[in-house]
Amino acid sequence: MRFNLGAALLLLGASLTTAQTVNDDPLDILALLQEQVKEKLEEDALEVRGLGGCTLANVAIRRDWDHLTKAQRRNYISAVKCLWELPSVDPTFSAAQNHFDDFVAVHMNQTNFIHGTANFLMWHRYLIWLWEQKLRNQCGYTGYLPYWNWFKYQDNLNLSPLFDGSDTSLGGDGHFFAHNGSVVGAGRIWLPSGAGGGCVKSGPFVNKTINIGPQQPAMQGYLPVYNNVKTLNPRCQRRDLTMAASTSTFTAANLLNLTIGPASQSIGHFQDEFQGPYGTLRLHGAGHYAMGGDGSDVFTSLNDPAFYQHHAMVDRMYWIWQVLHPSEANKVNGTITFRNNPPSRNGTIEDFLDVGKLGPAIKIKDVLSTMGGPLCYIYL
Ligand SMILES: *[C@@H]1O[C@H](CO)[C@@H](O)[C@H](O)[C@H]1NC(C)=O
Ligand SMILES: *[C@@H]1O[C@H](CO)[C@@H](O)[C@H](O)[C@H]1NC(C)=O
Ligand SMILES: *[C@@H]1O[C@H](CO)[C@@H](O)[C@H](O)[C@H]1NC(C)=O
Ligand SMILES: *[C@@H]1O[C@H](CO)[C@@H](O)[C@H](O)[C@H]1NC(C)=O
Ligand SMILES: *[C@@H]1O[C@H](CO)[C@@H](O)[C@H](O)[C@H]1NC(C)=O
Ligand SMILES: *[C@@H]1O[C@H](CO)[C@@H](O)[C@H](O)[C@H]1NC(C)=O
Ligand SMILES: [Cu+2]
Repeated sequence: MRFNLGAALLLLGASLTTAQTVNDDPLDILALLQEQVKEKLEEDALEVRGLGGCTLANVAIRRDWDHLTKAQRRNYISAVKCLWELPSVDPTFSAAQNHFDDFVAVHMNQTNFIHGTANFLMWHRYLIWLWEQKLRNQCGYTGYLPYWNWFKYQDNLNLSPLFDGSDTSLGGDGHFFAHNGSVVGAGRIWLPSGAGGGCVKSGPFVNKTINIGPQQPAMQGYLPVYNNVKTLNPRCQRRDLTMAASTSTFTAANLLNLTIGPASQSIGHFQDEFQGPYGTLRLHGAGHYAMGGDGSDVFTSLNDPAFYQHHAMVDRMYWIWQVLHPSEANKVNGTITFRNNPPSRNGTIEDFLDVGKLGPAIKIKDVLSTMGGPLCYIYL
């Protein structure tokens, strides 16, 4: 089975149905894609050398959370806790009480200009890289940003080392909170409730306070507060691990479509399919809605610390796609407003990625390669 699928994958652009009939375990497919990417990177080793001398010999490697040792997970967790202790760097966002909140605030303020836009993938790539750098440079983290492999444990996220509620997870499910599921996909899709919805019950962040939002949570019964980065709303972080989101969407068909199927043919198709055509649920959204609670809020999902592992996986998919589709890898597609509403100009690779006071505004073209410009990392 693996052999046949491997052959199918070699024919990049092979029809989706051909590949699908060979094997429908998305974890196997992902492993084969990763293998292909590794081979390509080795073949292209000379060309991928970045400005800063980034090579396959010195590149940082971002790993699956599950593959970190417990000591490495504790190191990551204590660094995240450290961000909560650092002061906010931007008084404009007066609701931000600490540096953890600064990330939430910057994202909230930019939401309509970084989703459904030309810069979606690059803006989030840059933001999570800055997060990784802060953890390393200011909070004693010695590893690199771990990602959440969506395709594992999707039937029961409670068993996942990321969400099992242990002291080496990013917290478990929320306390039970009676609610009527979540409404997603522009109001067209209803996801039934999980077993949580209230404050996260266990794990290292139980007593941490979040301060900003919610602004537009998908979870019903979780009422938004005023949409303003100046509105202080101290509270616990909420979660509702929602398997209806993960199992419906983290499928072989969606993975194949994005990486080698019809949706992989251009950056436009890729990013639009990734975020979901209007009224649909696709991989990017499914991670958010599988977290539920605060993680389900397009404006303030960064209140769930697992946001960064979710977006590392988004970035990993983008990276896999870029390596496999070099002729499209350096392009952007789309405008500078959310689904072009209100209508705006087309984005370009010369556009700046504005992250407020979290870091310098740099150009899209500087983050198109994870081994060029300031970036130097790959995924394993
Ligand atoms: C739950 O929400 C869905 C979607 O908004 C709605 O169709 C349904 O009637 C609601 N059910 C209850 C019991 O309120
Ligand atoms: C949360 O705070 C309570 C009360 O101070 C304490 O008993 C508990 O151990 C704390 N939990 C964590 C995970 O820090
Ligand atoms: C695959 O992606 C294409 C292009 O974005 C889209 O039209 C099609 O509906 C997708 N197929 C599936 C099975 O989701
Ligand atoms: C974006 O991609 C779509 C196809 O997905 C294409 O029709 C459109 O012309 C592209 N726009 C730009 C600005 O490249
Ligand atoms: C954006 O690009 C599309 C596709 O190339 C083009 O049709 C459209 O005119 C462009 N929009 C603007 C405002 O330049
Ligand atoms: C908030 O976003 C707007 C629009 O992108 C931007 O002009 C402004 O500088 C941002 N505010 C801060 C404090 O970053
Ligand atoms: Cu976002």
